[in-house]
Amino acid sequence: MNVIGLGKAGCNIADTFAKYPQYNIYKIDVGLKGDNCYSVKRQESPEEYEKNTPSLKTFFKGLEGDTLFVVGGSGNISAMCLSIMEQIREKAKIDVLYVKPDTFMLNQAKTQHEKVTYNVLQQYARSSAINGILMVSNPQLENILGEVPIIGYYDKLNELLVSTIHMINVFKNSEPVMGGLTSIHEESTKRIYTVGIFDIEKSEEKLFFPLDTARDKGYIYSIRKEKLQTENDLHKVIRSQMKERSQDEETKVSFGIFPTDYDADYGYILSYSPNIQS
Ligand SMILES: Nc1nc2c(ncn2[C@@H]2O[C@H](COP(=O)(O)OP(=O)(O)OP(=O)(O)O)[C@@H](O)[C@H]2O)c(=O)[nH]1
Ligand SMILES: [Mg+2]
Repeated sequence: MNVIGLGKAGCNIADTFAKYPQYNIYKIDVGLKGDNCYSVKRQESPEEYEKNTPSLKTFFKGLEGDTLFVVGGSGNISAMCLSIMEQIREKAKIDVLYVKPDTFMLNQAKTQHEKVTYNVLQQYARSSAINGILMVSNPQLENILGEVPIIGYYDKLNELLVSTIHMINVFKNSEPVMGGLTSIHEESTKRIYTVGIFDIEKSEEKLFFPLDTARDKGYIYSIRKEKLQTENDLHKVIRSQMKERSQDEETKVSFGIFPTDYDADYGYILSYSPNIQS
């Protein structure tokens, strides 16, 4: 899978993906140096960035297939995202990873710019101009982590975000011992989505974005092999957790149980909505 980072947030998150061998990383920002980096000239405003989007034909020469395009909504440089995606649309299947900043911390111009980006990218997903938009909110990530010190703040957020997305990608490509994640294999109209972690013991969901009107939810149970072999009431527990979540007729629920060699059990969630989020 390709990961393209645009701007500071995008590039930091792309760097966090670089720890895993499964991803080809591309970074675009002002003042970058190094392999697979494209340095853009600094501009004064989102409008200027948009107008001055470079041709990235050579930069993206080898790129094809599944691509995660990571962008922080309030950054001025994010205004380049549509014209960049336009240049790779034919050869890449693009999902945007949209990082919604803490809007309380933004000035008026940035708030306004973020709002536009947030809406336009969701409309792109809805109209299938891109494959989908994975929404995450920084304040939400912070809540899940509990207290986070200022130094290393984004590193902590990025670590939680990227390790979760990575594990979900791994399970999407593995066979469950029971169940199946119908939601992620189907072509659907539910292109606005988020991910999260699921505390199996407490049956507690921690989504990375407060998604309105979830219509399709997939639960990944990553369980120690040994436990799958020996624990007798696990099936009952999972069944009752899934039953509880299937009460709402409008929401389709699926789950997969996956054996792992880790020393603890983990749960992950995918949640899809057909609607543009306000
Ligand atoms: N999750 C996460 N969020 C970040 C990170 N870095 C910045 N952000 C957030 O992303 C938003 C966009 O800021 P930047 O990424 O610095 O902006 P930019 O994309 O470089 O755009 P410019 O305004 O042109 O510099 C900010 O409001 C931050 O809240 C990061 O590493 N991780
Ligand atoms: Mg920047």
